Amino acid sequence: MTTPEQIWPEKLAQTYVEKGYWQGETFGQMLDRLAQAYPERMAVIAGEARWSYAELARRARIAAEGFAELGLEPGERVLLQMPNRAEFLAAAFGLFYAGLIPVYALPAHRETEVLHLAAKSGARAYVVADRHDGFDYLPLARRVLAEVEGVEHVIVAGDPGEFTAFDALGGEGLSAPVPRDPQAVAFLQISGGSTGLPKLIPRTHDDYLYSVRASAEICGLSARSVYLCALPAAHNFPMSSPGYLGVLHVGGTVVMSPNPQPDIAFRLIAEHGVTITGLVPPLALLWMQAAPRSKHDLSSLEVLGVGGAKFIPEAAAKVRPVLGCTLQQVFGMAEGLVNYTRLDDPEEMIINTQGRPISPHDEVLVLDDDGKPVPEGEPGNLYTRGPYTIRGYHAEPSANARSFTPDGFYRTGDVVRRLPGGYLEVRGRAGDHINRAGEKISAEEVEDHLIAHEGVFDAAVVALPDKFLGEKTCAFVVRAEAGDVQSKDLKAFVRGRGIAEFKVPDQIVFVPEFQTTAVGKVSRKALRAALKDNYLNKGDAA
Ligand code: AMP
Ligand code: DBH
Repeated sequence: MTTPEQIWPEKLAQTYVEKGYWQGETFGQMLDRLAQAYPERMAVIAGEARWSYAELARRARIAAEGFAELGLEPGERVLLQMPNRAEFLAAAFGLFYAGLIPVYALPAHRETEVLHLAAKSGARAYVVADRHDGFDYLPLARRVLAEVEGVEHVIVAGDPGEFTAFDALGGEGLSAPVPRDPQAVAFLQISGGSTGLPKLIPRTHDDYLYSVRASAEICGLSARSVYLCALPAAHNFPMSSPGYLGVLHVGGTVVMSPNPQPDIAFRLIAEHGVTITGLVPPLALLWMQAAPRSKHDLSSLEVLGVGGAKFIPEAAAKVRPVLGCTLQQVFGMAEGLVNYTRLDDPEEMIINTQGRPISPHDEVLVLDDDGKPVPEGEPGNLYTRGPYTIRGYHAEPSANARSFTPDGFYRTGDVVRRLPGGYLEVRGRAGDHINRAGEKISAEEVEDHLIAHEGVFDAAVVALPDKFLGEKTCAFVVRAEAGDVQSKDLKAFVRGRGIAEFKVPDQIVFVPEFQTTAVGKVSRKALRAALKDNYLNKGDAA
């Protein structure tokens, strides 16, 4: 199993160190520093849990010792799938402290994704919660243990069944973090990806913590900041843009919300004086609908970050009048580059753009399809490299050849316009993936699941515009000869294949055949585009 690595050319790495972007601190050292600087301050509020920084560190050290006692060795990978509860932070920091490499699965992932992530990362253990959102993770854990070679341990927060209880890990706790090279990989983040299953994104201590520090500053965080973690904590946005790491970095407080629904989130905002949070656009819309009728006092909220998908200007303009806080648009990617509108930008910029990069050393190119720069203000393909943008995915040689240029630029797949001052406006995507409320779905992956049904001859999945979700998935399906498979059967079938619920097609349209050109087969890309155009132009009702 190849060890995950992430390597920048030596000269650039040197520049990033000299400029002070890479400061040589590991996550384990960061936790120690925080616990020494702010021992008594409240770090985490989650359900009944109230953990000071000293307490968070104590719990993480105990978990770290437990991991070591199980025989897990520094540099090994551990799949972490945990909803927003206090143990998420104890487990993640425990892994860092032990020199282990967390692999962040989303709570919505099911066996298809989880088995893939465990195998692909070469995980040796699976740390998971017992239940969340009505789903029991123990049967999934049994499959991971039985089917993924290399996985030897399952550790469960909550009722552990036959497995090791997270709360039973460790003794006194490790006394110091296991030393790691700060330029080595700290964790594997997950990409929504445009082809196939999620890819693994190796992020180093140095590169990631730079983005965390810089984000904390751009988002105006201080020790009095209270961050509501409303999106799943494993996602890159609530992790570091500025996320719970940004807030911990400055000694503020993280409030974990089990889900982002207004009834729960608003109560937490009022109760704990939340000052900042981050949401995807559909949730921001939902909050704006619910806020005027809410009995909860939301006046502590100062900044609402919105990102993950395009926030349209009409909705963006309502944030301040309805929620009484400053909107910050966040256009980021787990691969690296993050753009923010600045808090003191003119309202017009905040409403109409997705911000500008974090770093003066973020290199941004906007190129036409032939690879030539487009004039400022014209749409083009976004390419980037810089001090916190990866140079390659883990163990994906062919995807890497497609997704990175020979000189190390990441092809984001996004179509943007660059405006004066380096601000970007996201116009859309070049690739075939669906951005459903910030969840990225690969058309190809869903097609593969549909085609596995015996009643399906062929399938093509496209994004359709949706007022609420931004985009929804529509599958065009050609039935197998003499078959009579129905929409609900196919949805149940796909769901039964054990994939995240958000990937189940929202809509299925049966068509007699897929048009092919005179030459024979068309590319899937062209086919998807033609089906979508045809469908939208006919104005078919949903
Ligand atoms: P991932 O690579 O899976 O982390 O997803 C990152 C992608 O999400 C970006 O490349 C964009 O396509 C999309 N995205 C993130 N934030 C925004 C935003 N504020 N506006 C439009 N698209 C966004
Ligand atoms: O969608 C994303 O991946 C995303 C959005 C906002 C992200 O990774 C981020 C901010 O850091």
